[in-house]
Amino acid sequence: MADLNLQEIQDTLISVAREAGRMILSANPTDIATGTKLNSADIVTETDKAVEALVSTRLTKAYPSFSFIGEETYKPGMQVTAAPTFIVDPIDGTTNFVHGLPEACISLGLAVDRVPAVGVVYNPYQDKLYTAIRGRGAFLTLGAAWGLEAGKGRVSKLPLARNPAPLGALDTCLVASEWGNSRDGVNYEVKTRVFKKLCASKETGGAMVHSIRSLGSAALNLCAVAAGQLDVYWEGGCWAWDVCAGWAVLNEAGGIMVNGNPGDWEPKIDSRKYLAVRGAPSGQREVVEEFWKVVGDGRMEYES
Ligand code: LIP
Repeated sequence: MADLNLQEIQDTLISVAREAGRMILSANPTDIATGTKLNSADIVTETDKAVEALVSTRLTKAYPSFSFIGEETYKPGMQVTAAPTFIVDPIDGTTNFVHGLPEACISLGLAVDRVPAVGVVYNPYQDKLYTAIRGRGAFLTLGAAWGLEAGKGRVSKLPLARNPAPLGALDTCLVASEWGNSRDGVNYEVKTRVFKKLCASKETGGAMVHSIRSLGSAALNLCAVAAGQLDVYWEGGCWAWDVCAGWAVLNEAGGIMVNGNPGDWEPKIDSRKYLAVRGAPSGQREVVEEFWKVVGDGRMEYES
């Protein structure tokens, strides 16, 4: 990785993300062609495809030797190799986009040796730009939507808290997860069982978490964990393009990513089963082990 100019790559990704953000904002979800993939909850729009075409064109022109994996051009069997690979989701939060809920983003990641190295996550509705380069920190840039002078965004290092609090037990945590689009079979059973146990009272054997939130976007969930606004994010079934960029931001904000199934502290980027924990001076391992006990023996299984 030493011979890669990661700063230049990040600058390129930011430029592409902002251009794509303008495309997303200019689309009127009620006027665009919308289809489905796996089922009625797995939505894709012409804007998803148009944004990915823009991203692919810009990035393959700028970095022709890099590999590219995008949600809308992915073919089963495509593997993340050790080569520098752009792993991108043109609109992460498509369901929110279709419904006009302003919680969606473009997620542009670069993986090197199958590890997130650069992450750019941009929510154009809120003009929130999350960025990270491996070894150089993670940042949130707020733009004009926050009443800031155009072109003079406010940059904050992540996590936002100057001195993040230690992580306590799960009953002190705000947890993010998603229903995803697989709504039957063993994976749905595991998810609904875990959701119930996370929220149930201690007296009934539950973890009594503060609550569960679903932003509708893996990338935005990961960035909220990186910011320290969520403590934990757990999901099975999302893909490498959903998590690559947010994972880079999480790592650089002191967070950790382990497998959503118990026992694996170093999941592969295309594991499709993830558990993210915010940066903290202590308590990360304990929260992971407590969460894995909640998951128990039921295992989520997704083909990558
Ligand atoms: C979404 C993910 C989310 C998952 C949804 C969907 P999309 O990505 O970010 O974590 O629960 O099913 O896959 O489809 O909006 O790019």
